[in-house]
Amino acid sequence: MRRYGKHTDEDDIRSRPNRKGTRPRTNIRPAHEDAAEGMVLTVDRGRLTCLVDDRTILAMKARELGRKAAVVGDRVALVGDLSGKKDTLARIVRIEERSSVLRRTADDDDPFERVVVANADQLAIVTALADPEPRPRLIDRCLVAAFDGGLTPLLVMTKSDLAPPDKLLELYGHLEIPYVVTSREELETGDAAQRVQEHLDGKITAFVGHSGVGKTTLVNALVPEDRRRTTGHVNAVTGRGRHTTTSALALPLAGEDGWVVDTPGVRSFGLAHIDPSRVIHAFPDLEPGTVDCPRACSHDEPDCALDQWVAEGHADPARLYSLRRLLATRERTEGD
Ligand SMILES: Nc1nc2c(ncn2[C@@H]2O[C@H](COP(=O)(O)OP(=O)(O)OP(=O)(O)O)[C@@H](O)[C@H]2O)c(=O)[nH]1
Ligand SMILES: [Mg+2]
Ligand SMILES: [Zn+2]
Repeated sequence: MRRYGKHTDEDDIRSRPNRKGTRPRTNIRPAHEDAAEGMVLTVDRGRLTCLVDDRTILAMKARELGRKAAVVGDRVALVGDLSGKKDTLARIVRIEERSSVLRRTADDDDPFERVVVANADQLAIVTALADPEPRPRLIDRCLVAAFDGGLTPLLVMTKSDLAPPDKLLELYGHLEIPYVVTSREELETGDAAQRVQEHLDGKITAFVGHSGVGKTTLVNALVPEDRRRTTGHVNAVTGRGRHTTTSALALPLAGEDGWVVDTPGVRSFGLAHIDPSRVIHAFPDLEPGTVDCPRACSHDEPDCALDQWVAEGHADPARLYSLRRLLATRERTEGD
């Protein structure tokens, strides 16, 4: 069953008991050889907007997919009416293997993890320098989720017209993460979009961050209006009259084949699912020092071999400090 990919086995309907009232289980499934390939652009109450060739098509999940949910960024196979005409609904019969997954839980005790975006190459962690205040804990958590999910991080610091970036740059400098600082004025002149764009070409970049930091403002500056119109931005008006994004939406960049994914603001980024051994991969300068670690070392415990290794001068102690800060972010509560 090669075409189902290895990521499907956790949800595979064949491994679950037959539910009452459904047909007897069978291994004979339609081949769907005529299925079209598409990409999920947005999901709204079980309706998925997919890009197939140059058309946006409304689709729903076929029953045979079981519990497995398609998310923004997923590559899917579709059958049925693929015309994209009004009142038509195609069916998604297959979700292709994902190259990356950005996951979060509502909080650290929440066993229910959701995939925010599939197949993104890069995670743009957007933080305002003021209004709302930067929250390093949230940034750290997004970084860990990026490293864990196989996404390259990019820091975007907005609203430099309201406060300088110095303190944050000090905190993140040792992580050697690329960053961009933008202001209201640079948004208006187009400089902000241009400088962010330099990091996006040819990639799928998901924008995440607290509500109100300016994700949608940036995405709108990056994506020409006619391209935004195809799917329509999903917005709601908050109590204070501000527009807030309510579902993730993938939009194509002009020129290169890059994509940006705008996402709703988050208050927290639960990391219940994180595996520390995947986080260390994001620190290639430290990774060789872990060969003498005890088995299943968290790299944040007394027997960890990294202390000795760094003391011998193999790597910058500030890097180890940064790694530990990220690993510890799982144990601490957010907001401090
Ligand atoms: N002063 C200043 N305001 C900005 C800047 N960028 C965005 N804003 C404002 O910040 C507010 C929030 O911007 P949005 O783009 O809606 O923020 P968001 O991150 O998409 O918020 P959610 O969708 O709720 O997650 C808007 O009023 C923007 O005009 C900036 O560089 N400087
Ligand atoms: Mg928004
Ligand atoms: Zn260790």
